[in-house]
Amino acid sequence: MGKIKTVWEDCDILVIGGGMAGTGAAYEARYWGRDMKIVCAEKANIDRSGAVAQGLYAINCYMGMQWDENQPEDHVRYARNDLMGLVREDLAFDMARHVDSAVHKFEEWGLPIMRNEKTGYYQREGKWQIMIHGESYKPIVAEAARKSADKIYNRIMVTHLLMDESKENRVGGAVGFNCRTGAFHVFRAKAVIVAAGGASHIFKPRSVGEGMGRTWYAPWSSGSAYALPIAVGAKMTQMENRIVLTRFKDGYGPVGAYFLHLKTYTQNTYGEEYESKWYDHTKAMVGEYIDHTPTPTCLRNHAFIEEVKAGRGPIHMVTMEAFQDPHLEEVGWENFLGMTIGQAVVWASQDIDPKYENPELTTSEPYVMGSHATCSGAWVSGPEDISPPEYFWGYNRMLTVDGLFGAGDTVGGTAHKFSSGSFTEGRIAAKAAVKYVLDLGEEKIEVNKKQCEELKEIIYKPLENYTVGRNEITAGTVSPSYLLPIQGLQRLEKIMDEYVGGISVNYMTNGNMLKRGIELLGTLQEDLEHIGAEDLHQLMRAWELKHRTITSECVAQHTLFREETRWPGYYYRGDHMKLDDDNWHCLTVSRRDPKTGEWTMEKAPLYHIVDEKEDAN
Ligand code: SFD
Ligand code: AMP
Repeated sequence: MGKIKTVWEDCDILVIGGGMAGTGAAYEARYWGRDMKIVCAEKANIDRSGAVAQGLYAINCYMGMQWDENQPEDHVRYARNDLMGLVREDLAFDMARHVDSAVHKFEEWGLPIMRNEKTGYYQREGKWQIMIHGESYKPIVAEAARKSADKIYNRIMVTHLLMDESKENRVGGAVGFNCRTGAFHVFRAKAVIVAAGGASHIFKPRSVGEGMGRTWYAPWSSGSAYALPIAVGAKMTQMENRIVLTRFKDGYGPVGAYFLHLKTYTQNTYGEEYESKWYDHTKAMVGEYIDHTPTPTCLRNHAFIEEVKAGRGPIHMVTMEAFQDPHLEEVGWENFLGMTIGQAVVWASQDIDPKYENPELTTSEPYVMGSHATCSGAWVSGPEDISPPEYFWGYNRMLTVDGLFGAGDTVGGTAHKFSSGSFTEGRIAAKAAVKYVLDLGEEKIEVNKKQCEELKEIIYKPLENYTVGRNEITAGTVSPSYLLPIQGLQRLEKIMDEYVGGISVNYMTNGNMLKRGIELLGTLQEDLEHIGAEDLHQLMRAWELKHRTITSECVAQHTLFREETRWPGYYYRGDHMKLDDDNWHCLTVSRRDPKTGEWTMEKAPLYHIVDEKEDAN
């Protein structure tokens, strides 16, 4: 341990993760906190990190208020409808009222946004989505963050939050290690903004073996956004609301541009439309929610899953009609070349030309995130002008730990933020964090060396486990005394898949399965004390796995708590197969006791702040 160098950094605001939300936070923190010291710690390199690393072809959240296209209230109605009634409307409204200005910044900074030739407005893909030439989306927002922060630390995997020793339940910074040099990094900060993205590889993916790195959400999204706050006792919400995505088979190519812009549609293996066939069946489960427009994402999945279970798969996307138009054909391919190159490569390698053949779709394994058609994440305070008392405790986007803020996938309750809304939420959180630091005044945060030294021991232990245990075996990777990160990951994915509603059980679970899953996650946690890392890269993998595991526990606890099937098509509680508005028209909130590891669950009230009146499609 003595050989490992320690790098100390004291700052006012620490941003963990320089993805969409983190870059937004760094940018805005500088605007309000001109003289403050603002630091960002990023696991990869912010120029190409996070879910937008490959680029995007659309910005999925833009109101278009300048042209009176949509208003923030419309977006709240849309997100609420899509999430079967359950969103934090205060947070949703707050994001929606600010998102357009973030998009205008992107354009100013050089992001090419397509224009409609007739109107001059941004080219719409759908009601909420606008089309971009977005291969360089991430470097563009990263540049704004680089110019704003005092320092960006790339290649730092943040593993733990630090707590203030002078005041209960107040954050004091974070620690981690440099994945290249191995140095131990201590960031003491007055405020911390967690913007570390969502979680893939929680559930066993459809692509395994040689295809394992292919997932829809970024494979490096490792649940740190949840694990870091959970470990210090912050409350989480809607963690049961994992998302399943309809995607092109094997490459996980997104379908939005195809459905909305190319107007392609789906059919079963007999060339039949199938969604309407499942209407009565779905109505019996969820009641009038099936009559809403647009059909909620989970219910569209539900019809797909049922049709495949009935033996009429595979489901195809009918591309052969649209692709006869050379312009639409170009859009279809460019959409993937600019966002999910793997899908274009899969088609090429499997001799699929969507002009002459309708490609297969599939439903993905579940992901945990807070920015797509799903809203898992931290339980945060809302804005003071609109949040009811239960949703407001002083600073916008502050978690239930003082000085700890969140944005993007980190924050629960605000679905349909996507890239632009996540960046916007980063800005909102940073503005509040600056206010928090100003309000602290001369008050000092106390983080002593002992706390840091103890964490240092814990962080590097997997390297030691490996070095010691390696001598017990002469060849191979199976050791009696340590578990490798890949072995632990596959064990985690299997538990979550089989017991918590993954692909191999058609997203089905029940109370007893969840209880068993939670037991198995408990023994996995114990075994992770013996994880072995052969180098710094594997040390990062070890910590990613630990973060994924604690996130998974939270998902399982929430799924057990909510005794209904709220989102058929995302997951099913076989022992409670119906949506139950009488008992569950509420948000779920969890807290893990940092000392005992015990979870407590509660229901939080759901406030409808925006009225119902207009059609929200
Ligand atoms: O078509 C640590 N997304 C889409 N958004 C859109 O607006 N349009 C689209 O077209 C979108 N589509 C899409 C999208 C994502 C992906 C992967 C595909 C397609 C293939 C969603 C957005 O990308 C998403 O909403 C935002 O990126 C979320 O922002 P944020 O900031 O919450 O997460 P991030 O960008 O992944 O950044 C997280 C950062 O944290 C780092 N990190 N750093 C230090 N220590 C740790 N322990 C860390 N753990 C993580 C990460 O490296 C990263 O930089 S479509 O499908 O809908
Ligand atoms: P996706 O490509 O599936 O991630 O979706 C991109 C955007 O299009 C998101 O805002 C989705 O909610 C929306 N979307 C995708 N498919 C449909 C559909 N069939 N009907 C309405 N909206 C859709």
